[in-house]
Amino acid sequence: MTSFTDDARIALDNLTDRAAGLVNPTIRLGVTGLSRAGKTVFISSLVHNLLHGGRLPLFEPVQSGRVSAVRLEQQPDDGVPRFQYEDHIRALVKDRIWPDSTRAISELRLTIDYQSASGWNRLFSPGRLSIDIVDYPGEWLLDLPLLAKDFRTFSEETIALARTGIRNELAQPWLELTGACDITEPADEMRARGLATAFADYLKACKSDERSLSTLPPGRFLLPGDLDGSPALTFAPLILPPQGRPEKGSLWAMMERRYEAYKSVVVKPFFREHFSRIDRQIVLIDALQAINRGPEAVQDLERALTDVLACFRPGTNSLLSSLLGRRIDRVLVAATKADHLHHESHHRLDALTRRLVDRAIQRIGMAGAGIDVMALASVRATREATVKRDGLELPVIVGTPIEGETIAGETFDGLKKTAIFPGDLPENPEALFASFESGDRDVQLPEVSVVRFRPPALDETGGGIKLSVPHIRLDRAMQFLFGDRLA
Ligand SMILES: Nc1nc2c(ncn2[C@@H]2O[C@H](COP(=O)(O)OP(=O)(O)OP(=O)(O)O)[C@@H](O)[C@H]2O)c(=O)[nH]1
Ligand SMILES: [Mg+2]
Repeated sequence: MTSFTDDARIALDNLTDRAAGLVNPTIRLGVTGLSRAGKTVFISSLVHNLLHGGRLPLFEPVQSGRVSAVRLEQQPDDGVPRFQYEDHIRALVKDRIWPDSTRAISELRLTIDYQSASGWNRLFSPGRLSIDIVDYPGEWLLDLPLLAKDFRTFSEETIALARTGIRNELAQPWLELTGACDITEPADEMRARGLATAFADYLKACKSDERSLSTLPPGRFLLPGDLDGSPALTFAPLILPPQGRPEKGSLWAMMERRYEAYKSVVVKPFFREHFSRIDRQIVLIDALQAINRGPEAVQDLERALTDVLACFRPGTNSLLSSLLGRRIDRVLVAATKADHLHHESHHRLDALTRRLVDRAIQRIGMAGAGIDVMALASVRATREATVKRDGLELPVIVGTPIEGETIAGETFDGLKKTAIFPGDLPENPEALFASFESGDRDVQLPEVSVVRFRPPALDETGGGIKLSVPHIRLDRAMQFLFGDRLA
């Protein structure tokens, strides 16, 4: 999967990390999810709640009063952009707008001073733990499996999938173009660009809001960053003959070389410098969005989740796993934005997410140990209430829709509050999945509210100090992700 020198470097980096960790205990917490899943909001709220003494009853170290100080410190990696916590929190708390999309990797170090719970450890100086939070796009994770695939396999799999379901329609222009091209013709830059653009357009169409299909590799085709236009990003899968090797100088040879370049320029450095150093991981998914978009989006999310979790499975490749070891020992899959539902439905969102994860775990033959699942809201933008209608008490959620949001013909100005009936998920997720499997494309999915609310106005204490950001179960996530390291 990686070359020997890569492996040696990873081993060395890991050793250096561990040696540094002996002096100052540190864990690296990876936060990932496909774009718009809620990574930036999750990290901002987690840090804000720790810094400002948020309500965290399920986070034991804070609940039992053992945390004495929390502060932000300089991050260890000078080459990685800092997670701009202050900007994001200003947007959320002061301006009450959602932070901008981030689209690349960033890092933030949070240091916690605490009293150990065990008398024995208390004998040695007070405890200190640094948490290096690393925010990176889930699309980059989906690229990792490419390391084990040659150009032929990549082409075959990508084209086969592009011919299924709704993708077939979206992929038509690209499939026609690639079907008509002669892969033995001499390599030509314009031809390569035409194919790459058509292929990228197909991937973008899948990702668009109405479709919400989870992205497929190569991830950088959607988030090119500073590699935009480089040869490593100017390739596309090809329809290949069942056997044979490309002729030197042919279009086929060129595309194959560029695919390999993509792996060595984009995928390997990410693996080596970031992924291989993570200790704990949270994967955020927007399950409600997928449910809203229909069965294909849900199945697609399941496929993406399977690929993502496969990255965390130890033991697929002996060399790799011996280096990576048990390094990532806890993975949390969290369905975000639970504040779109009434609390009675939270456990249903839990169950549905668990079901998605269980199937993924089963498919890749991975032990479920070290994996947890929950529904949460990093920022709770709504509160619950009941309204009377026809003598019945009905649960509603109340919030301020963002400016320009239209509900039942009324366009909101970003100031007015409104109550809406939240979505309702089925008690038993099995029914939902059974209807997917029947192959029936017209199955009725539960109605879930899609209203976008503004972040909440925070309560103030007497002294005019704003309290911390309200959330749902963020404390439970913290407990799972690093509570044990503060024991
Ligand atoms: N109501 C509610 N909305 C949320 C919550 N978390 C995220 N959102 C919404 O989801 C959007 C995306 O959240 P981000 O945190 O920016 O997502 P991201 O994963 O960092 O996205 P990229 O940076 O584009 O990859 C936000 O603009 C909010 O509209 C939440 O806890 N509650
Ligand atoms: Mg972000």
